[in-house]
Amino acid sequence: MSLDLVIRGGTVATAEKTFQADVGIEGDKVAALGPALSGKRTIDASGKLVLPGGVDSHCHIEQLSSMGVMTADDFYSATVSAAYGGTTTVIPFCAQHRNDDLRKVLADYHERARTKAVIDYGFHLIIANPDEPTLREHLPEAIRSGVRSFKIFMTYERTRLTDEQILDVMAAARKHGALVMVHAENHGMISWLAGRMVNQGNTLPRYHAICHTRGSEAEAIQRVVALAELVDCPILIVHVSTVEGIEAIRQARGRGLKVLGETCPQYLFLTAKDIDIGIEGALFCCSPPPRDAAAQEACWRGLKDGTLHVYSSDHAPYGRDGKLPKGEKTSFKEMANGVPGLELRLPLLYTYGVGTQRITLPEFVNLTATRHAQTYGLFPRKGSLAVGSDADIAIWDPQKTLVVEQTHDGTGYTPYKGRKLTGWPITVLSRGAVIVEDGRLTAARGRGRFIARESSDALRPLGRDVPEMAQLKAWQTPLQL
Ligand code: DUC
Ligand code: ZN
Ligand code: ZN
Repeated sequence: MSLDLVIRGGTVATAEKTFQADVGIEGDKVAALGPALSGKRTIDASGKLVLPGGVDSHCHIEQLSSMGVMTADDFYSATVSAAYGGTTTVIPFCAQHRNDDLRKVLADYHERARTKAVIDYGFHLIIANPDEPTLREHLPEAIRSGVRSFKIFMTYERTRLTDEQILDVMAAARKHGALVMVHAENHGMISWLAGRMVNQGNTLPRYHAICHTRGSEAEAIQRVVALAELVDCPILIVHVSTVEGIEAIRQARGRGLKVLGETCPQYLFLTAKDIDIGIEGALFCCSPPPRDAAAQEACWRGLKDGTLHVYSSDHAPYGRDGKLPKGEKTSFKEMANGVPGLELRLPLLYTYGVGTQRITLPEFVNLTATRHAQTYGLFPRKGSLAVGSDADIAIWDPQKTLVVEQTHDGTGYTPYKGRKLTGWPITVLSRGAVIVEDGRLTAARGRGRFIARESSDALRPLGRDVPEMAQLKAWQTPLQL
């Protein structure tokens, strides 16, 4: 077999195992795994790890926030930053706001990505306007086009849905085969507390962390689980941050429900103390906020035992303009929410997870790549290092140590500045092409492709009725979703 490229002498890791093998690439696919392969070109990977490129299934790119602030990253800067961090596929959010026509925002988002992305991408939707045309026509159309997941919000004045609207969206997802991702926080608790805090002149970022209480996350998760159970709709709770929230998911899973969870670097590596540094704490603010050491520990445990299914960045990049629009006078209610994390998601987990033996290398691959691809209908094309998969590969130097200075995204800062991280991707390939080599970007702007996603096991309903639905069926008057 004449291979175009051989990655020789490395240690390959998949979600199942670690083994010595050369990786042979033909065109844009992995064509062989085995000893002593030869090809037209060779990359020497001796002493290095050869891993599937990361799949980041939660990142905000070139997206307007509900407050009208544009992210500091467009598709070029975000995907360049991702590539430097060993991620080769992203699934950002195409956001519908209250008055938007979903078809228009989706067409516009395609156009933005097409000319800039340097790695492959899929889309999720954000649904903030589940009106008749959206639910009946535009959403099914989007799903058929390969956009098989959408996020809904239980908080934020301009994006939150009522329980009835959530049920409408879940029913549509179930009917047409899409996964519902949920931002689960109780809106009333947060806004009631925030209103009082601001009235009392307590406007510093640290009050943001107070207002987004642990209980607000736990209550919203329990409620949305009950809603999902009513219509038998699988859900994924994004950015889970609390001991109580993780416990709520564990209990739902214990009852056999399809409730998946996600956590992010900010809940493993930051705490509310990082926000409590005066006005600059805005740069560490996200929703939900980082908590404390006990919550960090619970997140690690959740990742280890599978209660938390995926580890994503929730890269929500805003520079100082978005974070501090009125400078020192900014109240925590005006700050754009979110922290950057696309580039450091993997190096952080490698250092603090694999490096400390909290997780194994296959678990690392699973949490950063394989599970994302499986859950969101990209597997085995993405998130896998196997014959027939896209040759999206990151070659890691497990010994390389760097102190974090600045990443390649557009925010101008990183919450992880000064961290000493050991284990970095040094060469990154996307569909067989080297896109980062020895710290240099070699990818052409716009080379990334949209990936229409397939249905996946995560989307399949359980086929299990709550007693009331069973009764309706017994009466031969089943609920039409
Ligand atoms: N939710 C996210 O998922 N990202 C940033 C802000 C938010 O509220
Ligand atoms: Zn969210
Ligand atoms: Zn997010």
